[in-house]
Amino acid sequence: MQADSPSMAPAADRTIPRTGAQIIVDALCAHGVETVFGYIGASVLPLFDRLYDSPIRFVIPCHEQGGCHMADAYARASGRVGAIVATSGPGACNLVTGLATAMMDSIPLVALTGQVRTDLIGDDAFQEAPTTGITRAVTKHNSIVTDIKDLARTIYEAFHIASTGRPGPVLVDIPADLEFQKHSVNGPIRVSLPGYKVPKNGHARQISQAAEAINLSERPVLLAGGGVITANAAQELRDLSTRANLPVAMTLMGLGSFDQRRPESLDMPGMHGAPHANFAIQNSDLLIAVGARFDDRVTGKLEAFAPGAKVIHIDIDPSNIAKTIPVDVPIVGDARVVLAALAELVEYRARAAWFARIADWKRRYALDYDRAAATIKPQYVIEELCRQTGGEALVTTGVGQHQMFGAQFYKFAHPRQLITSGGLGTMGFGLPAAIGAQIARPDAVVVDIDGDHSFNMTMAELSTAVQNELPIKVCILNNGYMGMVRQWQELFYNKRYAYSHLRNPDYAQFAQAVGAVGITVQAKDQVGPALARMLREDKPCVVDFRVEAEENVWPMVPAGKSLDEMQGLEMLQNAM
Ligand SMILES: Cc1ncc(C[n+]2csc(CCOP(=O)(O)OP(=O)(O)O)c2C)c(N)n1
Ligand SMILES: [Mg+2]
Repeated sequence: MQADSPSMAPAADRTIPRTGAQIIVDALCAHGVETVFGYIGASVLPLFDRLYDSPIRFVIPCHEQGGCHMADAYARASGRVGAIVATSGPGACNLVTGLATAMMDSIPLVALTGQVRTDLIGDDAFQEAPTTGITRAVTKHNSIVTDIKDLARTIYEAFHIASTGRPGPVLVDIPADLEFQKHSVNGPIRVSLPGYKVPKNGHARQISQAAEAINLSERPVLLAGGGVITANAAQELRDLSTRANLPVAMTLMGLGSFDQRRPESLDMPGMHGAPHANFAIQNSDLLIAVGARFDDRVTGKLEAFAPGAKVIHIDIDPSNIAKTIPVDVPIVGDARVVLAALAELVEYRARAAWFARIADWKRRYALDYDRAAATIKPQYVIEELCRQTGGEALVTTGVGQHQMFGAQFYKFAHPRQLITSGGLGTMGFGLPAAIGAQIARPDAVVVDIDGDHSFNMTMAELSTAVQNELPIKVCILNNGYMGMVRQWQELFYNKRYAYSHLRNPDYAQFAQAVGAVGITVQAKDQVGPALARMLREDKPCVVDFRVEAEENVWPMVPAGKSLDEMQGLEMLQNAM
């Protein structure tokens, strides 16, 4: 296969010998890279020296993990490839969590790591780590370049592989001596990867089978995953839903692909999903999953998942199809192309009885909480944030209860509006993700809905936000606990809160110490004013909300139970 390759540099320049470091910078520029995240060290000094002279904006995190999450969120917010550079040994090792996070959520990243000189590799040289070995399983592809002649092409391939098909992180390991060597690149740089095929259209017969099943269905559910957002297919999703009259559920990664304010929205299903989404899936006769991979947090007990449903699965990655649940109509292709083709073939059906049942579930089990409580309920903070931002903020999260409260109570309308670690569930993602997202979208109101302990993991990056003058907002739902762990301990370990409680720093003082704005909120009536002030600030701003310590996320499908075995439903009914 031959891919269109961006031209590397003005033709006249290509024949002039250039150093490896310059070749790397040229390759980044040729791919339109405007921002690179990363951290310096001996093995990448020549590269940094060239980057210093380039038009590329360079953002230095406090820790390479943070930098990798920044590049990842930059990619999620912009739809472009994120770029991260790290030095050999400890720098490269610090990328692992960031790469795994991006891998699990199919995010296009190119990571360039320095390596010790080629003559030292294998000698346990200073700052040598077997980077390709360490990162093999957490990258879509990785390689080490050992010949300067291969350098430019390898980076071009990395961009191609990262951004096509099911996207993912690609790492290129570059020994320091190659950065000094000189080489002239003659002729265009072509990406030719014969074994790498990118499906696109989907099989016409399978598409017509799927349309037929949709037309016959009485109780369909369209389930949109992160792949819809990656494929920029939100418009096509909506068209299909409108034309065939289909209700739409969204996985955590799919939130934003369909406007939750529309009546056809079923919101998020799964372990902490909306009861109406779970009941709809369990009672459906047809499930049309698009760019969703049937994660166990979505399906619950597999054998009891959507028992009466025929399943259509649209995915660009054939290895996702029938991986966990049997599929009746598989369609391997680009979500945007396949959804558009399907929309041409479907017919409108009213399905009044089905929509009436859905409306009844929505009424009976609306997500709710104790609104009369004197304490600050985390759900209240999110609802108020959603109200004050008009539902238009770009939200990032850590991992835990606050992430689920955010997914449940903020109503998302646009793709790329929620940036969260869905697959790996990486605590510490929220703050660096907010930084990367704000750089990608300078005009957006970027809010990190964080947990106290998630924030603790990468809080040093607040000074990166200050350094780069980014007006990110951080709402810490500070319950003093690793709340999600505490919830499991409460429910399944007889309230033995083993090691899930720690004494936290004073976050407002910390924020002020690094040059950000810090606010502490201890009373319910201060939630609104504090959020209003946070939204007015043009400096990074951290608000420490001292929320109810032992609030739980309801409903909950306990691990191993089926989607309709939700705990906490009676609480939702009582709240009415
Ligand atoms: C890096 C990492 N380590 C451990 C976990 C396991 N874990 C999941 S949620 C959670 C607690 C999160 O606490 P906090 O950030 O305060 O959020 P809360 O649940 O209280 O809202 C833990 C420890 C994880 N997801 N990520
Ligand atoms: Mg907490």
